[in-house]
Amino acid sequence: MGRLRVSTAGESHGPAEVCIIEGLPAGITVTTGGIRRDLERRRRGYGRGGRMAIETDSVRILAGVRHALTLGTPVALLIENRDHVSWRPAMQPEKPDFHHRWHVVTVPRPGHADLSGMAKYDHRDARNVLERASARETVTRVAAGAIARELLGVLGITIAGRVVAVGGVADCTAADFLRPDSVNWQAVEESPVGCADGEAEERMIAAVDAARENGESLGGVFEIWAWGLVPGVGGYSTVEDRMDARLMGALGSIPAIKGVEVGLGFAAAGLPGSAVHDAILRSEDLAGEVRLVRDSNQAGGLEGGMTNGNPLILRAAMKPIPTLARPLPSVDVATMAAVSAHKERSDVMAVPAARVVGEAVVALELASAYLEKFGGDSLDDLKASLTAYEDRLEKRGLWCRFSR
Ligand code: EPS
Repeated sequence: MGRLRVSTAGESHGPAEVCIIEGLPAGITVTTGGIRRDLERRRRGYGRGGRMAIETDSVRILAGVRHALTLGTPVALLIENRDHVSWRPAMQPEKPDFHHRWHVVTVPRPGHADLSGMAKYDHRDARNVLERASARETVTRVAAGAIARELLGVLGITIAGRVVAVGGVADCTAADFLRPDSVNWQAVEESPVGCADGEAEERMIAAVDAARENGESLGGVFEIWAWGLVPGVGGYSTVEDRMDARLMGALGSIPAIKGVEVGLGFAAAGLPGSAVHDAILRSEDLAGEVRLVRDSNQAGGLEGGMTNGNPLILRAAMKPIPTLARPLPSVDVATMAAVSAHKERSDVMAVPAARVVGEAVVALELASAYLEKFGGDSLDDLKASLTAYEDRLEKRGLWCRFSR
């Protein structure tokens, strides 16, 4: 991450999750109500476990905001873990009294960080690993992402995510990558699985019910769109400039993500070049003004490490949740006896929540790249610099505001 730096801390059943966001300009509207919308969307979703009924995910703004506007100084956010009260003394930061007892986790769960984390830090209790490795951490990134989304909104950029597959059941509706309105985003928001295809939604829900019944878990695929972007954000000069790498890395940093695609993605590898690349076409309006257009967006809005002005289309594959009600074989590392893996309460499927996290990390990465390119310590400075750039692109016929 470049100009925006986000640091998070917190154990899943510890007192709270916290984050500090550095690099935001002054003048962005920030309210707890605005952040709450995305936190609520992350908390919901068919397939979540009992934990989400305990947490309210209320955010406290601790620093960097005055009278609902950022000050240009670091912003600090805190989200309490309400479940912490049930986890004292096992998770209290203070030394527990000698008579307190809790279960020490010595049987690592396959697919989780448990085993490698125990090896790395020489921990004897996998709880020292799994509490931080938990996807609970994503609550803070969604809160930070809500601020980045607000900033991008002022610049005319919209970010939306949808679930396109759960447990092998795929959304079969066609979407035009050049036209964000080809997706029914309202249906996505109203769907318990975040999917616009009603028929697929029913089968996804049935698949989650069957998985829960069988002590199983499911994964899936979500897609993130961002539109209203100008061309030329990111770069091709250095590894750090390349937006493909930055966005793939951002999505890959979400727990359980095992694959990321841009635009046509893996399908492009099996097609000839002429069927993959988006031709650059000439368009002349009635006044004789010539500008460049595309009639496809298989590149998913990125060419040569930069945005090209078309909608950004990213897809991420989430593996099934590794905590299983019917656990896989493992080994008790205290005794080296073969046993079944440790069981914890967990979600059965969390792809709808992961898509909200996906929106947040993409928003943070895009906001950072815009701030790097257009600079500014205040939102007005940033807007003025972006407007001058847009004017220049339009004058040369390379891009048009209307094409957003
Ligand atoms: C998680 C296990 C579950 C999830 C949790 C991630 O929590 P618990 O062990 O308390 O039941 O609900 O997700 C969240 C708490 C959250 O806020 O998303 C895991 O092991 O990663």
